[in-house]
Amino acid sequence: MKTSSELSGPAFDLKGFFNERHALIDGALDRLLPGESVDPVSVHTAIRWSVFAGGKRFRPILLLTTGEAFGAHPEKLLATACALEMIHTYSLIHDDLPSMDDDELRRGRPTCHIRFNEATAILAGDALQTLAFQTIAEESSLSTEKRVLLVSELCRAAGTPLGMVAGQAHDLEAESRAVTTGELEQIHRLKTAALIIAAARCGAIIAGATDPELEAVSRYAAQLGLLFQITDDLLDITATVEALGKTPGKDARAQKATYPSLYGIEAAHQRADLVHQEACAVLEQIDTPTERLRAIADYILKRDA
Ligand code: GRG
Repeated sequence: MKTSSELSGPAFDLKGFFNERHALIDGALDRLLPGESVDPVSVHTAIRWSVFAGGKRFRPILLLTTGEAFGAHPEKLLATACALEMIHTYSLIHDDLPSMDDDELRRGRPTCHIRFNEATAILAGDALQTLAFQTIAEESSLSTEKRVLLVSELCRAAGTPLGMVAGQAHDLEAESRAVTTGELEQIHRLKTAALIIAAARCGAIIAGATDPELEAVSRYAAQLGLLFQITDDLLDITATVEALGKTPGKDARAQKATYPSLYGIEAAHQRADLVHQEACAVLEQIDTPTERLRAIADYILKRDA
């Protein structure tokens, strides 16, 4: 049952909650990642350069929020949340490489290959990915069975044929030709939404959610992932380099298919509103306090970075 404060209580302070969880995640990442003085110094310095460059920590915060909604203590969720951020950061480092998106700015700083060099950036990404799975495999507060489930979940979401690597491959291949709205949605389902769905599911799995609950969480997070991508496309047009911490306008310059380029800006906003409503409608079907998950959907709809 939803609590009475869920139904009628004061508005939830999402910013305060985000800041608190952000600090918790950064503290844990600092403990989990090798120090800069550990050999090979170049790789560990590059890892920390990219991880602590000031990302929003959206995926690990979503994992914590979903897990807590189903009754798990943050301490039990933290290692997996950090693993997810490691995978996300590896994907950003590799996405920025000259052979992929060829970007010079990320999270308000020179990208990893610009600050160090290409080989170091590739190795930093590779190492972040293996550190992520090592972190989960060695998390002693979780049962062996749960650790295996979580590793499987993240491998599917980050890999191929139904995860982020597949989405990135489809995206690169689509750069040289016209893309339908259906294809665009499929690319983003894999490239962006898969990891966001995994974040919510991993939190729910750690908390011991039932299969129907997991299914509802997946539907909510699938809409959230789509919403995240639509707002990302819109921000590429409307936001400043200072707000984004990366170069805006790249999609248009690369003549990339995006929600605004295929639907138009106004229709992309309408699509975002609809997807947001669908995410919130799923939450109504979940019989546990979901106020914070709703606040996250509101934040993604209105975000300016
Ligand atoms: C290299 C296998 C591989 C995949 C790359 C992450 C990615 C896939 C591409 C980045 C391109 C992009 C803009 C994707 C859209 C959604 C996205 C991942 C945005 C960046 O995530 P944020 O906004 O970044 O959460 P911060 O820095 O806040 O963590």
